[in-house]
Amino acid sequence: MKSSAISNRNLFSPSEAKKIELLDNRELLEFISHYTDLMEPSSVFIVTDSEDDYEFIKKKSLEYGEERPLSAPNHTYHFDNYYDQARDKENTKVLTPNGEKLPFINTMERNAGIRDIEGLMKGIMRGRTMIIGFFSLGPRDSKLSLKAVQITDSYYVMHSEMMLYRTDYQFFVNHKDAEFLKFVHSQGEVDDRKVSKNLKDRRIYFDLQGNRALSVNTQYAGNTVGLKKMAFRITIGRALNEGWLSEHMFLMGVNGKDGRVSYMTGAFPSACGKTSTCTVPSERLVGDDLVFIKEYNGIARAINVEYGVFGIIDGVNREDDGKIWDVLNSDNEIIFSNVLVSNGKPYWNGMNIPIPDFGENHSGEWKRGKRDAEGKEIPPSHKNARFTVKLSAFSGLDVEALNSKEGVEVKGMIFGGRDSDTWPPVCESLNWDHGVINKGGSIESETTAASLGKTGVRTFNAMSIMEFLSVDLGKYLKNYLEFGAKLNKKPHIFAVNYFLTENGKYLNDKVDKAVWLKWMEKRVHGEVGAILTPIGYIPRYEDLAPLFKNVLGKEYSKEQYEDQFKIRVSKLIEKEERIKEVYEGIPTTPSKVKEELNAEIERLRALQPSHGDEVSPTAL
Ligand code: SPV
Ligand code: MN
Repeated sequence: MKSSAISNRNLFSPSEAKKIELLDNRELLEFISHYTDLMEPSSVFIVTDSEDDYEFIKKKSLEYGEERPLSAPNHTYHFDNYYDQARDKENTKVLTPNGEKLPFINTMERNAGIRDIEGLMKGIMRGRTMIIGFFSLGPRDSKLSLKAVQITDSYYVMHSEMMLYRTDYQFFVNHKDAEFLKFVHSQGEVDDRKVSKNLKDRRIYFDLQGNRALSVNTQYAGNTVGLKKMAFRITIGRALNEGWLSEHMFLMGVNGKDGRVSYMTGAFPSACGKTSTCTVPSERLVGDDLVFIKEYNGIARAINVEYGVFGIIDGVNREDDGKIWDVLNSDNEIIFSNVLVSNGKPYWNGMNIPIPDFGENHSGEWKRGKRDAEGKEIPPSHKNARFTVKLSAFSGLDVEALNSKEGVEVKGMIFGGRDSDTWPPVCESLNWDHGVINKGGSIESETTAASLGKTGVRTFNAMSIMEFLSVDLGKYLKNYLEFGAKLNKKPHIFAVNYFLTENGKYLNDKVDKAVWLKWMEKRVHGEVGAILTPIGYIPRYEDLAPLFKNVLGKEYSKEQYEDQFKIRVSKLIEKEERIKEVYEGIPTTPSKVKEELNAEIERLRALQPSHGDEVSPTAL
């Protein structure tokens, strides 16, 4: 099919027609024709890999007011509608053929879903430009990567996407039969602040069968930037079918002895320390959110799918997150979203410098004490306010790993939740299956007072993937277990918990994670021993004390160690009973899951009569 076959040729100016001429990929041209016919834009802009196109997208985003400049060079800010500040769970649906139901997942019958969302998309781009971008999920020439095409009418969305991912128009020019994921987005009508207006018609639908995700009447990047959490739902499905792992994980290199670097992935629910772990100053950042892990010759190899960071800005300050702080105060290109802007400067909660009493934020003109329609006081910035930046802005970036075609060997996998009274700060699983089930598959995250009003409500969040899951959880776990069985060198699996408390106070400082990373790195290479407990291996005091000294220059007392690493027997049993109950409700759960959970509960119970309810690590 030649590009002359594309309908609506008149939408393409001569320069854009030239760009489309080079792409005679039937599936691609049909895809573009379908959505130009449906959404009726007044023109089309094709984003190639050129610097000019990049500058054009940036310029247009400012011209239309989707982004506005801050005083610092290269810094802009963007607002989403006050009620469009995060992923919209209610209106996010996985479209399934014949309306098949999946545990935990909001599903809808595929044809009905497509009719619904395409009905809302009819004519939605009238008077606007449709922007079409071509991307690579992962390094351009890596066999682990996938290709994708994004259609949107938001310059902010395309700009964000170009900061967060690698463009790859040239691949589509070179490969007429390129297979690709499809993303279609329209922000719908906007108000005079340029935020999406028709939130009641907000939809985020996933069509796994068609390798396609569609969203409309929203701007928040998690709902709109296709290659981020839209692609993720689709690649989770592909990974399951093809026997690899598509995960909600960071990728980092931990520096070890004699220049050794050990790569680790980490899965944490949102706001549980994921980005701040992979940006620990002493280590090497590769990526902070999404990885593909595939098996080659018995080894698990990972790539970071992304090229930038869309990070939570809330609570970022010089003391706790130095590396991120430096990025935010650099001249690198940054989009600040849903922060407070006052006198051309961005401000956010928890930045540990005084925040002005006036400005503009996600609610419009703001002054301290302002309340929203529900009577709730509006803080300076939204809890989910974000920064968007290219990875190249970070010091200590592992560029080689980021661009590696083969990916890097995964030595360790880290799972973390938000747990006030169960998991110790760090613990190594007994083996792969135990790690997949009792660590990754057992993550819980507690709600905090700030977000829901009710504290301590534990949300089950296996692999921190639950909000993105698009397949049956039982089958997903089965794939994980089978993936491990293929490996000759299995990554060590660890669980961490930064949120242990006693009498309402955290038992650890935020920076302590730097020590746990070093300990895990040593474990991977068998350089430190450990104490075997019913839940796995925990560190010995004599190994941690020198690490605290060397890494953080801190004294680490025996009392701190005891408080942090004591085995909280009945709390752990309660947790595992909760997890067991969840899996018992899923018919496809592999039998191994129940076995591993029961075995651990038994090990814990066996300890109680002789050791009591709180067991000191030194008693084991
Ligand atoms: C997360 O919340 O896990 C994010 C941001 O990475 S979002 O794009 O909303 O998923
Ligand atoms: Mn994420």
